[in-house]
Amino acid sequence: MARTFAIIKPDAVQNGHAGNIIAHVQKAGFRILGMKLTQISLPQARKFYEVHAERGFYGELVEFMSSGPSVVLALEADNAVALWRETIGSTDPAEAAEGTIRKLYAENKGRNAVHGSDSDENAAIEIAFFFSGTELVG
Ligand code: IDP
Ligand code: MG
Repeated sequence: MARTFAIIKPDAVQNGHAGNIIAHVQKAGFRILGMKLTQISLPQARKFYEVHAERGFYGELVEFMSSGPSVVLALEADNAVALWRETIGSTDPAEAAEGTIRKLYAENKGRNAVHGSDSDENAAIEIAFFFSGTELVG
């Protein structure tokens, strides 16, 4: 079993899509190991998206990610990283496949409803960034 890390981003929480997105998580076959509602701070968002610091959209991205509550999730499944990326679809909802979460719920490439880790290594780092060991079920 592998793990991935997901965020239901502020646009999706604000638009009332959190419940539907959690239903997609479960329908895709993930076991939820940890889940909480949290407003990501600006420093946390800057750190979390550090890899994109030189990109033109970085300022907009970290402002957006700290603009309202998010739901953060630690998920478990076989091939969790790839399965979740497949479930959410392409970064830009205009390019996302039918039935994917971003196709259904994203507003645009920036306000795109959900996050998904891009590797097992980053999944572990991202889960540890938001959850202490005791906040995850066994
Ligand atoms: P990902 O979330 O699909 O892994 P990344 O390229 O890692 O996509 O980008 C991280 C996040 O930065 C995206 O989910 C999106 O919110 C934002 N982002 C990426 N590219 C753009 C862009 O061209 N304009 C605005 N925001 C962007
Ligand atoms: Mg990414």
